[in-house]
Amino acid sequence: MRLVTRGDLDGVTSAVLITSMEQVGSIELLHPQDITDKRTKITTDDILVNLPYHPDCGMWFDHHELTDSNEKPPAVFRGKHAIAPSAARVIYDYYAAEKFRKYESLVSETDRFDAARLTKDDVLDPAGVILLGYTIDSRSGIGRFKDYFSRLVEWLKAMPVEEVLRHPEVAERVKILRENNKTFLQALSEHSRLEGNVVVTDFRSLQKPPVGNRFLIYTLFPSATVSVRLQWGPDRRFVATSIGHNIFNRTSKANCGQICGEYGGGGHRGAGSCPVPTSEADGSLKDIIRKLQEAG
Ligand SMILES: [Mn+2]
Repeated sequence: MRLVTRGDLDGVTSAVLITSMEQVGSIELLHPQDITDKRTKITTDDILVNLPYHPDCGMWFDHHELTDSNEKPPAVFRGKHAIAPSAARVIYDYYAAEKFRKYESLVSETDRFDAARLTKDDVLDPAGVILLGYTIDSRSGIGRFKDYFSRLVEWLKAMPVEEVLRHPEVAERVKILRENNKTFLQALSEHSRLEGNVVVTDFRSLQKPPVGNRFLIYTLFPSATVSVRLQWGPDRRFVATSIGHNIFNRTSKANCGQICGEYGGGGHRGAGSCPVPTSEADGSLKDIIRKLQEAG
């Protein structure tokens, strides 16, 4: 069968588990929007993981809330859907296999990473599975994903995570991550301001916005409950706006995904993003910040 999943740590750990239980011939990495837009052909030969339900798939595992923009699964299907910290956890529970024992900590760390249940150390000085997770995070801006993804799956099945981290390809990514985060932290402190409970980072004055750990902002502004980051989209046609809850101070009542949905974007309660058209940016950004302030 073909395993179809997202190119992130949850996808990797899910693939480690699934390939231990099913005959998987190939892996395909997709974005959830590819399923929503029916851009990719899915067949009964496909095991869909960590992605919205597709009626043509052979098996389906997911841990996200069902949304109106995607097809609802029938009452009976092969696989499992549950609200859980990670898709890997849903798979772990579904098979309840004895041979999953050795992946117990891989799965529980994947839970923490995917649900952003992280400590300050996990952000400032990550180690183990959490560190590995950042090396396969598309937001880290490292790229070259597909082959790296498949290699991680093989390595995690063959050796402990500490040994995986020592592999030259992984170590190189870790080095880039650390350099990026240093530059990113500096840029964050130069381009962020606090507006009540909202920390606003405006990278629009930068030619090329820096990439780095999206949680670093909360180590700089611990009193903020929500963050907003602004940077130019392609050709400055829109302002790419991302908002998220402070993972160390989860008191905001704002539904980030819903707010972003009002501006043509989406997400979930804790984080979302939207492309605000440049001509409307001033008004829309003010509205977004006001909504976030009202939500505390
Ligand atoms: Mn996930």
